[in-house]
Amino acid sequence: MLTRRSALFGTAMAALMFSVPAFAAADLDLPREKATLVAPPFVMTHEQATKAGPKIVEFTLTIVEKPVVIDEQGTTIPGMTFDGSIPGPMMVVHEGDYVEVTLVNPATNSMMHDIDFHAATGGLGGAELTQVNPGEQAVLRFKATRSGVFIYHCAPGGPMTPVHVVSGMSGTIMVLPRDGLKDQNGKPLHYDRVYYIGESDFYVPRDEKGNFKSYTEIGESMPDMLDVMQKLTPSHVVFEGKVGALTGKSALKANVGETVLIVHSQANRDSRPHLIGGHGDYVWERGKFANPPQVDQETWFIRGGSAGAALYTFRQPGVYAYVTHNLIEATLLGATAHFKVEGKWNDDLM
Ligand SMILES: [Cu+2]
Repeated sequence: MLTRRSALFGTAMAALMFSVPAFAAADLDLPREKATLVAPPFVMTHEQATKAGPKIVEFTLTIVEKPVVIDEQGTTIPGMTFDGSIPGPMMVVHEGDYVEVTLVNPATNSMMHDIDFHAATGGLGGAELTQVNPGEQAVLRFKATRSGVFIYHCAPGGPMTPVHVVSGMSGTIMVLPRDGLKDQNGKPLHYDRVYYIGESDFYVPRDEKGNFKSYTEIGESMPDMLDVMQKLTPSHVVFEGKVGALTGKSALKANVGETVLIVHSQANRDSRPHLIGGHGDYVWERGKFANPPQVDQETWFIRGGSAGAALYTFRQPGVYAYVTHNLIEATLLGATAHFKVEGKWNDDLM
């Protein structure tokens, strides 16, 4: 279901132009809740399980086109983002809830955008229904019928779809089972913390000397960037939009004994997360919670165009690197995060 309001044409004209069924707030007699999104690696406040019935959860995603620095040398891309972060914020609902998203494309932007939800059922995941030019906004509502972590991304069509995705426009929605996560025997699982790690591949053109070129305008970078993209060899593979975004002072935190849910998304390319010195106690490699998790995992696989989830209880203090175990990508291209874990050392384990 959809409504659209256009700053360009005014509401009356928009109603004529887009003759979609009237969007009556009363058509679903369900409670409504406004979600407050937060920038990754953090995740909006949510309940891990609920006894309440389904509701309509309202989200607003604002598209922000802005220059984004993606490495420590200051290489700048003309970023396109949901809510200003790469990846976009993680949305959380429960299975059976209705997701109602207002997608805002401010008049200050220059491009048309939309959103394709892999969690949604219906043509193009809502992308066609949410096409918004600068100065427009659209409201899309879909029912979250399957549990799991799912990608959302911009999909304006043709080569613009990968251009927008590799410029930053993807994120994840987590649809939790109403009674929460469960192990392979159906026993409830809980987490003390949840982190959302969004992996991106960037394709930055180089100058005659081999140095990365910086751009602020997408129109300016696109022809060169398409050349790099066609070689399928990214210049950067990073977490949270930048080399080093989750290392050093920005390392993810946890304590010994805490259970951490790590959600990992990759909208465009395959990845192989590995926690150096730890494991995946429970891993939903394909990210879909109706399937039993695999236990005691070493390295798991995130297919391009999907998100996966891993649950791990830290047992030892220290700094744990979380990498894609293509070690070239982890060390030379940027795909490394750190978990800084505090607590008491266990001599028995090491
Ligand atoms: Cu877009």
